[in-house]
Amino acid sequence: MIALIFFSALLWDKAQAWGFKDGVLHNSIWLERAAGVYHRESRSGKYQLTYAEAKAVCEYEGGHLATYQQLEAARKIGFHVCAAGWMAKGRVGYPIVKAGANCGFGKTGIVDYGIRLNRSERWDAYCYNPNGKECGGVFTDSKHVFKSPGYPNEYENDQICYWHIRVNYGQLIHLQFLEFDVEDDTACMADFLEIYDSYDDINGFVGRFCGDELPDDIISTGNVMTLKFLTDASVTAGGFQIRYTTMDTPSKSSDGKNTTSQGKTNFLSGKFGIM
Ligand SMILES: *[C@@H]1O[C@H](CO)[C@@H](O)[C@H](O)[C@H]1NC(C)=O
Ligand SMILES: *[C@@H]1O[C@H](CO)[C@@H](O)[C@H](O)[C@H]1NC(C)=O
Ligand SMILES: [Ca+2]
Repeated sequence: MIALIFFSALLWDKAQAWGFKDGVLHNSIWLERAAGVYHRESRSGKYQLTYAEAKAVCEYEGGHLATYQQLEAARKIGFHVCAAGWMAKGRVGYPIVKAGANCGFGKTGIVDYGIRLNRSERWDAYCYNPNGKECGGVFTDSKHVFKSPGYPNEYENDQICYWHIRVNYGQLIHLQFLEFDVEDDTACMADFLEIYDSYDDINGFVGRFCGDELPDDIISTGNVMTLKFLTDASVTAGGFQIRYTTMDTPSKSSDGKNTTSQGKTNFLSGKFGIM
């Protein structure tokens, strides 16, 4: 039964921006963050949120739409996003740090589209939440160790973190679990770490993990991966540390591992092996 529910959630790829579907939380995609400001894009892609939806996305996570001043404060410490999003009071704009021909009309500063009279227009969202746990991130370096929020302390309740890894085109990502302790339950419905062999949490599902057994290493099939960590309202645990390194495409490697069926293998070796 649980497996069936889970499967239907997987097939639910015409996703709305955020919310619960069959008991599984689907969130908009976390992108960049600075000074308490972060950019969110709808799960269904760029420029899909109305003003009301953008507001709801931020408030759902305990924050609110960023003001122009908050976005500017973040921009001053390097927050650069090439996508227009809703701000407080129905304003739309985006923060540009480096002038570029393709973004921001060659200027730096907040590119300001002003206060929109039509709140049904669809843009991304800029949220502000100074109390939000530093959680998730975008990594482009060739190796990195990342940890559950607060590690080595226990993670907290009600967390949603996304880590996006994007390495050079032509390289693969090798994930290695160094420590792993996430509230255990039979179907990993309470707290879990999900791994996707893609740059979102819709495509390329690899596995969902909980408990205190170290998952096997995972090797991507391309140069991007997404990890999603979700915790519910009670019971925490030690959390995790995960290292990734990059490797060349398998044709060059001689370790004998065939990664072409990686996704499937790990799906079966994950907690949903019972399927
Ligand atoms: C408001 O924007 C939406 C989405 O772009 C559009 O469909 C609608 O026609 C606009 N309404 C008005 C009154 O311009
Ligand atoms: C990997 O396995 C697939 C299917 O079993 C096979 O078609 C492919 O040639 C294998 N690749 C390598 C590099 O061994
Ligand atoms: Ca929990």
